[in-house]
Amino acid sequence: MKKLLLTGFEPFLSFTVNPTMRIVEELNGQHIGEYEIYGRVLTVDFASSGKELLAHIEEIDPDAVISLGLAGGRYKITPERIAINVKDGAADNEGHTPIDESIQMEGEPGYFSTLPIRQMVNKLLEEGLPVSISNTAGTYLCNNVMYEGLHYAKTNKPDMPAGFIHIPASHELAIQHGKIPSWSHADLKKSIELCIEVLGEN
Ligand code: PCA
Repeated sequence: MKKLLLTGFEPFLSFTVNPTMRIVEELNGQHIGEYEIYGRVLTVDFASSGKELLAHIEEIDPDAVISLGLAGGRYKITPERIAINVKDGAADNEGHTPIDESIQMEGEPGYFSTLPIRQMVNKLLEEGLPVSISNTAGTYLCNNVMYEGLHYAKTNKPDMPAGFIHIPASHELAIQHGKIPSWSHADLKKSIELCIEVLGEN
């Protein structure tokens, strides 16, 4: 059986719940398609989240990596197309606010996702779940982790598909937050399970 590292994030900024955490915790240890899932939660910290991801890759030696993040305000599942070599944004959970910084001094300007994002979109649409490819993962922690995973793969493990999927708020978060659209946890989780199935088929 192949190994899939599935990461989520802790809560951050005004988002008191991160729906990726529950998905990752519930799928940890499950078998989906040809993958055994290794679920791990990352901190929202520019100084450590990339290192945490790489430590999990080195420890688990996965065949593929999917990282998940909350995009509060988006109303669809959005597999990301590209990560860029930029750190810039609001304060992380440790109060860091990088401005126009590179993630990797020697890295490429950007890396395309190596996940089958078009097939993922097609599958979710077939199942009646709103989804589209996103052309920007932003410049906050999600982009940071996506970039670090793809940079590592390019440098050390070119056969390991890696990439990132942003998800909308769960109803639980939307009730606490008050101003963002939301999905049920069941539909969010099902969408990620379907994406993992598609990865196994491609
Ligand atoms: N979403 C943020 C960081 C953590 C998360 O779940 C982002 O989109 O960058």
